[in-house]
Amino acid sequence: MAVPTIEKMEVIPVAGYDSMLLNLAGAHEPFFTRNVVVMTDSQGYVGVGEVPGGEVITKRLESCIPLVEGTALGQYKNTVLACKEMLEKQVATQSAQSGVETAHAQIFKKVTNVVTGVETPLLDIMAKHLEVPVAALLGDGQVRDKVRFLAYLFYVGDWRKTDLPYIHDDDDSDEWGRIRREPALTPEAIVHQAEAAQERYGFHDFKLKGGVFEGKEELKAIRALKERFPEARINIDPNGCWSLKESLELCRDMTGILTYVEDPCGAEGRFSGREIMAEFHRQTGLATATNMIDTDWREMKAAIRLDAVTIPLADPHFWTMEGCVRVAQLCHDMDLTWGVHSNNHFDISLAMVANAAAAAPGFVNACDTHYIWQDGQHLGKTAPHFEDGCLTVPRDGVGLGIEIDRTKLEAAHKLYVDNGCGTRDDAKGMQYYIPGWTYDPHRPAMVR
Ligand code: GKR
Ligand code: MG
Repeated sequence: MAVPTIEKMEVIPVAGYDSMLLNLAGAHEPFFTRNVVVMTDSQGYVGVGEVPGGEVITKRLESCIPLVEGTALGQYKNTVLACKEMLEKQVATQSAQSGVETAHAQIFKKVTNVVTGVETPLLDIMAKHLEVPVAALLGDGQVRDKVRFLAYLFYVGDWRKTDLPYIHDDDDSDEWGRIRREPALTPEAIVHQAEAAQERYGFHDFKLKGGVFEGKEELKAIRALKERFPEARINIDPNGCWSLKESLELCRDMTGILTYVEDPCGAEGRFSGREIMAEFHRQTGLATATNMIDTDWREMKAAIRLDAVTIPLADPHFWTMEGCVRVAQLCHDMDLTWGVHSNNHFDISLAMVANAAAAAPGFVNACDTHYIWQDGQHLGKTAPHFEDGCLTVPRDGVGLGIEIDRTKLEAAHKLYVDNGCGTRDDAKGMQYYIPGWTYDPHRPAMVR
């Protein structure tokens, strides 16, 4: 039989509905966006991948098509390498942008997001030919089949105060379905979210997205969560907006309540984010997680030297699938523990994370996922199923475990086109709450 070659690579920008989730950068818009890549080989095998949305990534992915189509499947690593080299040259010639950028804007610029968009469908097709899960092709192979996820809790704004087309009343099947589009601005509302999410998905771990209210207010919600779920592992992530002084004041007596803290503080004056986080870690003894200051190998080297980060959140979208498992292996050998960062996503990204985590050796922190806010909008033929807070990657499964539903994919693309979607802009929704609101990396969104 002839060696399979990649005949077609399609890049499809898509959108899905979101709640008015609040964070340091403002309020999520009614639609989140992603780029889906579909590859088809000469034997009719189909592979998929999903990466962050926005036109820059769409265009970069499209520029990879000539380097992918016509290549032999067995050469997939060389294909990925060729795309990476071409993209790095492309980026080097683009002029640097100025101005204050949100953390996610910086992350979305990474070339690795695009490389992952090429790598993942190739791995998916390869795994389908070999009749193994993608996890079996990563690192030293599959090490677990149950992958633990956390309940990612958010303060939610009141969509009624806007004239934006936020989705609502879309799921009456249980309490989580009923409350996830509704305002949640108090510790009680956050605990209620946690209860409803646990009821539906079985989570044992909780993360609260901070950077919305004053730190001491947000820690009231954390204490309330711990009181309600004494056994739970709990984390807060204000995206680096507290000063070191404030972080120390807030977190010094949080041992036993917070299991780890994600990006409490960042660069200050003459000191880098890694130096400041190292001070925080030394002075509090608390484990530190990040998706902001340890996002590539060079940053990782500096973070390890300083002992700034104990939990690198190695999102496959900005580390690649292979790369994030390599981070997990390093964590395992170097007394760190691995975790995964997320952004709004469909089920393809969820399967990518589950497969990477299934190949991550040693202790793994519950993976972040925004999927609970998107649940019901899957692009595969079947919906992902959480049990006891976990997804299963069956050892006898094939590929990512996603069979793409072309009708759903087309509808998600239409949603993107019809609503003129593009790159994420959290400032817009926020301006309904606070006229003229602009992003400030050092001030929580609601504090102006
Ligand atoms: O979805 O608002 C959000 C998050 O703030 C996201 O943009 C972050 O990248 O979840 C992420 C994080 O852990 O910082
Ligand atoms: Mg984070």
